[in-house]
Amino acid sequence: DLHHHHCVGIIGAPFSKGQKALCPSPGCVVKDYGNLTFEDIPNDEPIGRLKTPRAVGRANELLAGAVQKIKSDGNTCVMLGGDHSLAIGSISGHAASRHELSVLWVDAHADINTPLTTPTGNIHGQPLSYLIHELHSKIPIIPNFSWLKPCVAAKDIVYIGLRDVDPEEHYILKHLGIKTFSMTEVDRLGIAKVMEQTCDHMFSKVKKPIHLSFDIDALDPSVSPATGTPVAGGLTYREGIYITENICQTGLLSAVDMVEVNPKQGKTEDEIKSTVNAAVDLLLGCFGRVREGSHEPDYQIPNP
Ligand code: B3U
Ligand code: MN
Ligand code: MN
Repeated sequence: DLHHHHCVGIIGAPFSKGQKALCPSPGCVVKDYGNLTFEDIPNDEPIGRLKTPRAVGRANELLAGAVQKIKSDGNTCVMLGGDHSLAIGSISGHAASRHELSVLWVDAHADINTPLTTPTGNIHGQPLSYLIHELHSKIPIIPNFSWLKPCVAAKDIVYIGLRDVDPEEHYILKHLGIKTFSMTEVDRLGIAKVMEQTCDHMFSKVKKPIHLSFDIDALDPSVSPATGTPVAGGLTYREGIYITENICQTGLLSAVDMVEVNPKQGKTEDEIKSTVNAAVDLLLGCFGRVREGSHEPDYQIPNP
């Protein structure tokens, strides 16, 4: 059944300074909020290891405002990135309009380095550390980030698809007791059990709105090669679609990020097509497309 009662607001965030168009058309109303424009910030020198911190801070401040507006208009929000540093603004803006959120982070990477643990300085490997209450004291003051307040509890985060986690990140995940389904658990349990346990964890007390942050590199590079940091051994197309169908069925999906889709990283036209198709199909799964097919409730077989 398609979610006719939901309106979807789409915001494009073509921003890629935190790392080294598509449109769903299911049975819901889609409002295009356009693309954000990010001004260039000159003299954005690194701070410690952090690369282009001022540009990332400013871009996320803008995005947070846009997402908050889409949510206050009563829509489910779709943010099309751009790199995963944009989850800072997307989740902040979402949290500003809701009391508490559950975050489902589907990614090959944990993206939970702090500015002091990052091995690369890329902020797309760090967004969760800025957002989690429990890590607040570990985040230094960074220019253009003063608007940001942590807004997610460690217990409200679930990861699926991990297979490239830095040692410091692994410590943080264990230390905070964050629920993770790495590719090992996907292999052991199968995706159906992973989703059952994901929902059990997210709904253990109250049913909070869900923020799905989907990094396309969670999928195997054979499916979605056009991304900045592909990692072998990822989710199949079917496992990815199963995740989105399942989250749609909860009725609690409130915002989606689709990030790290980067046509410039495709080596051929086919690589780009495959990656973008996967992203579109994942979004359609989020908004009610089911593989068994569907029909209008008042459909009648035509009489000859
Ligand atoms: N953990 C590494 C690598 C990385 C994270 N996210 C992506 N790559 N895409 C880092 O840079 O923090
Ligand atoms: Mn990511
Ligand atoms: Mn990733």
